[in-house]
Amino acid sequence: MKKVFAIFACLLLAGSYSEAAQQGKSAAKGMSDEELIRTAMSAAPPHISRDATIMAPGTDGIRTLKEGTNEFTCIADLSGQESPDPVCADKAATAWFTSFFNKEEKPAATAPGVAYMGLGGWHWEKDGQVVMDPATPGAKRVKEPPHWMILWPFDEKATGLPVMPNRFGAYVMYQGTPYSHLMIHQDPMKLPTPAARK
Ligand SMILES: [Cu+2]
Repeated sequence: MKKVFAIFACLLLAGSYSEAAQQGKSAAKGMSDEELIRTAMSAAPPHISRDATIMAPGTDGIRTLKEGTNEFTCIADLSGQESPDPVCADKAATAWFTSFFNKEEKPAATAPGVAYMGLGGWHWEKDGQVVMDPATPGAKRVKEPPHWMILWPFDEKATGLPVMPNRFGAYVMYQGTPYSHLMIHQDPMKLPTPAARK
């Protein structure tokens, strides 16, 4: 049963990026490499994004635009919408997103990852639930505010956390799937630099 569910989740994921991009509304699709790099870097404050590896999704997985020198990778766009939703991810989170873009049935990450989305992002809802596939009939698009994430399969029952955005400011997204993770509605641009931390 677990296996069947994992395959189902995988099929859902397969629809996500390529479909949005094929509909022609992807802002990232028409961007030059330079614009993609600038967009990717806007997901996190400069002390994180400045020396990060830069990647961009295509219809066929994900490609590298610039090699970085720190632990972070910034990806220019996640959802393929008219305004891009870039992310800056640490090592474990990059493994998670790589699995996501390569449509693997579950993330390859072996430790919790941290990722920043300073421009916010998008999700899709149907019948009071966040759904993974934007092409789900009847699903409606909802804007996410600037946030950061802990990418690890958190569970509603085990943690007591909600599974929908709410006033508390945190929730488990994609509850019940291998891609479940913790969403935290705090603006990454307010992150203090290491020098300012006391
Ligand atoms: Cu999320």
